[in-house]
Amino acid sequence: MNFEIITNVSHSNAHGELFVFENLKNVPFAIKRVYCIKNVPSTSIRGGHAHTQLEQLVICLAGSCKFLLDDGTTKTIVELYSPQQGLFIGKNLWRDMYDFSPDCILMVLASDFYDPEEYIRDYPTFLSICSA
Ligand code: T46
Repeated sequence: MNFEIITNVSHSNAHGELFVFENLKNVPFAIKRVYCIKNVPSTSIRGGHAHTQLEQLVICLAGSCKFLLDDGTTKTIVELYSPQQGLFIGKNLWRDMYDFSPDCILMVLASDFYDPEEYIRDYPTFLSICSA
């Protein structure tokens, strides 16, 4: 499945924690956009889509949440709970995000600018793309 947990981003010591994400180094694409998600009600489910071209790296700066990733054949649940790791989500992966803790803050690094036309929000269409 086209996802990866990026680790070894932490440079922490007695004076605090520092996390590094660098273009084309531990981030496997050139970053064009950064956005954040917070204040998500615990009962909310976000996502519900896939991207044909966009690649993203999700970092959970505070709190926790879960990602259900689906490549049309296999489903995997990834829990994010620390900025010590990033979740790389490649192309053609359906994602649902849920179980947000009240303090959850996600930072997302994206490989391209926002384009609502590039989203696949219809699950049967997603499955037909996967099987093509
Ligand atoms: C993804 C997951 C992890 C913008 O205007 N610009 C942006 O760059 C983004 C990301 C969103 N928006 C607007 C579009 C909607 O009116 O913000 C609103 C909420 O977006 P959306 O419902 O797509 O949010 P999520 O949390 O379901 O999905 C987001 C990203 O859109 C998506 O690419 O993979 O986070």
